[in-house]
Amino acid sequence: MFGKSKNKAWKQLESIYKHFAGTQMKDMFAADPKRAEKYSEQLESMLIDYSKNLINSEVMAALFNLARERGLKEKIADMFAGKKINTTENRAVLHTALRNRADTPIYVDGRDVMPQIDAALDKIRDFSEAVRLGRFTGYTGKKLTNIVNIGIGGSDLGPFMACEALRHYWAKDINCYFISNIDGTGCAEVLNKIDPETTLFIIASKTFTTIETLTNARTCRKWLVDALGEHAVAKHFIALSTNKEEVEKFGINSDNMFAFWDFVGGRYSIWSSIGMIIAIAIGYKNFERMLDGAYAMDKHFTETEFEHNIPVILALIGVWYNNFYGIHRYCVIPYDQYLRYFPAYLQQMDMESNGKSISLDNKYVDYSTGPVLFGGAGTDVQHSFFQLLHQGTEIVPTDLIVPAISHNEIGAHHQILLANVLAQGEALMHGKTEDETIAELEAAGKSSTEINRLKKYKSFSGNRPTNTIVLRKIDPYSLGMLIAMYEHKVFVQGVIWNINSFDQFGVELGKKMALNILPELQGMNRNTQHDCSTSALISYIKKIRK
Ligand code: G6Q
Repeated sequence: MFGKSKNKAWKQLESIYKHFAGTQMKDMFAADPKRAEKYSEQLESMLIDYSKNLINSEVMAALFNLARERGLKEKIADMFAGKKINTTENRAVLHTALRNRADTPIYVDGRDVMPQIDAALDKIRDFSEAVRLGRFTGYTGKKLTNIVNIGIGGSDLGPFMACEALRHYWAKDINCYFISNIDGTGCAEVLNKIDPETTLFIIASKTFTTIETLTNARTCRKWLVDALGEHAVAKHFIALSTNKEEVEKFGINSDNMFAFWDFVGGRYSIWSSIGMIIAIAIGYKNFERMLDGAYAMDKHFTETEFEHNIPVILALIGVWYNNFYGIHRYCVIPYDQYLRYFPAYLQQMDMESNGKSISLDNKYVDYSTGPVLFGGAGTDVQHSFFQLLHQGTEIVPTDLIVPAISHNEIGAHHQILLANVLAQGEALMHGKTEDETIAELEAAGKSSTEINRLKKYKSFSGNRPTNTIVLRKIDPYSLGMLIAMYEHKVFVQGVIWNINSFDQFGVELGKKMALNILPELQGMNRNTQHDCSTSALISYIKKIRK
């Protein structure tokens, strides 16, 4: 039984918060020149500087105690060992097995799952190479150079984000496209750009029942059949799924089906055959490097004591803000154009995993769980929502992610970008006092009336937390590490909050209700009861569409 009131470390943190709350980061920096060293961790070439947080050794020690009290070590071991920790769906959670680069067995229901994972990886390798080398061609013998992933949610966001992040590694003659939304615009815009003879459609759907994906897949199938005939389907469609029966019903034979398993959650499936488009775009060897990077993070996570364990530290600091400071927001800013979709990917990973209110003991929680996550690419977002981060009434803990070396070192671009990310962390932490503002305005020759009028507007409270994550370069290996770091961070927070991070029943209700409304929009008179707002909206839209 877990409730905040029952937990010793939780109480200890509440009492620390009472005397710690007003502490200023810049005072802690001034008092300890070694603060950055003390609160940084490095894993290979990845550096995590978490010193610009509202923490000290007392806070961190209590947070580590909380993790111990919550049995985190055992819970980590349970996940990696294939225990059915997804209790509401009675499933193991083994995305880590997909990148298990050690030759060790992992058992689910007494059966080693590694042979089937290895066989699936071999199949991805063979197929992706055959496409890249032009050995697997389209129906008319032409090389398949337009690769279209049709999927949504976990079957889209991961491959989409990773393909964009690793665009530098794409084969020169290959183009990747993504269709996810049920909005026909997604399909139309992609189909307008491509040639059926050179297009491979990948239908990515774990369940193969998702209405968006199947509707998009049928539209693309019709487009292809209209151009090349029914026989062409086998050469232009493959499926990534756990549902063989539905895949076959769609008309794709099992040779063109790439399996994965129910122990891989959608938002954690990038490492499985859902990563097919990544392997085709960047080559299987590079795809394997991504798995290697994730595995390096897995080893770090499972083998490192909490005090130096990157995902554990990041997770606990998040808990500190969420549950003790009462800050329920969190921002991720990659300073890299290739990583611009990373926040959207993380948003699903974090909010779908930890956006829960029922504990593992089947009770409403009496504390906050997952925060609202948003973000975008720096420096772009500095010119949009950063105003609120600097001077708004909301404190938003922020992760700043940046590669030390860019794939496109043109002139001073990357140095300017680096200067910006560092300046943002410093400015958010340090702020600018009214005295500093006055001195600046005086130096600029402003009158005392003008200075009095402007000094408050131009001052910054500072004391706003950031983590700075420096990678050497955005490559498959470092991307694998980065994704796995956040996966484990989310997992640790789920453990602290005593929730199941691996189901997602919250997405069901709206989907079901859409199925009720659809026939009404299509003109069938069904007597479904709605609230008066929904009924009026249905009538209005029907009237306009007439
Ligand atoms: C992720 C979710 C969800 C899922 C999509 C697509 O963890 O389960 O985003 O990935 O709903 O589902 P299918 O892959 O089954 O089409």
